[in-house]
Amino acid sequence: MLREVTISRAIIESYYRDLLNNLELDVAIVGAGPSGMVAAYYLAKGGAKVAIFEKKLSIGGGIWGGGMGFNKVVVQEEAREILDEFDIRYEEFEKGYYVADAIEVATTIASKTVKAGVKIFNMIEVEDLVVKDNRVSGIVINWTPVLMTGLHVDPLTVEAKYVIDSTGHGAQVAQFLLKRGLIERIPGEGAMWAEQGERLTVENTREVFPGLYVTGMAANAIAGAPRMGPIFGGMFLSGKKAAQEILEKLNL
Ligand code: 48H
Ligand code: FE2
Repeated sequence: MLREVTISRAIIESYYRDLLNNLELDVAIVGAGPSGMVAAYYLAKGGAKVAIFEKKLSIGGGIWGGGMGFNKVVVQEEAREILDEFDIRYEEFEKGYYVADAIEVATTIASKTVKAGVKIFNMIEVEDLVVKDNRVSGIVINWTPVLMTGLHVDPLTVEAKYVIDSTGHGAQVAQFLLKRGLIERIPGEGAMWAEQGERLTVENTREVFPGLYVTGMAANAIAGAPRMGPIFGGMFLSGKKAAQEILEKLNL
C-alpha cells in the first residue's frame, strides 16, 4: 500500500537534511550556469564542501539555447580538455573549433557535478550577502516565488568561506555590493568580440571583494570586457580557475 503521507515525509525529511547539511559551506556558488557548475565540480573534486543556489527550476543557464536557439555549443582548443574531463562528445568542425550538443553539455556537466558531491538547490534565489568586517561571509536566500510575487517573507542565511558570483550577464551578487558602495562600478559587458571576450573572461575571474569571486559572464560584466557570443570554453576555464584559486586559499 502506498501512503501519500509517507511520500510527503520522504521528501520533507530528505530535503531538510540536505538543507541543514549545507548551512555552513566552504564555497557557496550562486547560479548553475556553465561557469558555476564547472567551478563547483572542481571544488568538490578538490575536497571542498560546496553547494549551488539556482533561482530557476532548471539548471544550465545559457547552455540549453546554444546560439539563437540552435542547440549546439562551440568550444575552442584551450578548453577541449574540459569536454574530455566530463566525457562530453564533440566533433572538430575546423581546426580549433569543437562543436558539442548543448543538451549533452548541460546534462552531463550537471550530472557529473552532482555526482562529485555538489548539492544543487534550485528554485532558491540569492537576494543579498552577509558582509562582516569588510568580508563576504555568506549568502541570503529566499524561495524564488516569494521574490517573484513580492511577498514580505524574510530570508534565511547560509555561511560560506567563499561565495562565487556565477550569475551571468547581470552579475547579480556583485550588484549587492555596488548598492552598498562596497565596490565602485559594474559597467556591464562590452560589445561582442569573441577572441577578446573569451580571453578576458578567464583573466577577469578573480576575488573582486574579500570573500567574493566572480566567474563567467559576471566577470566580464564587472570589468566592462566584451561579450563573446555562443562559445563556452571561456565559461568552463573561468569556473576551473576560480576553483583552483579557492582550493589553494582553503589549503585543500
Ligand atoms: C540564484 C541566480 C541569480 C540569483 C542569476 O547566465 P549563465 O549561463 O552564466 P555563466 O556566466 O556561467 O555563462 C554565461 C553563458 O551562458 C552566456 O550567457 C554567454 C557565454 N554569453 C555570451 C553572450 O555574448 O551573450 O547562468 C547564470 C545562472 C542562471 O541559471 C540564473 O538563473 C542564475 O545564474 N541566477 N541564481 N540567485 N540571484 N541570478
Ligand atoms: Fe549570453
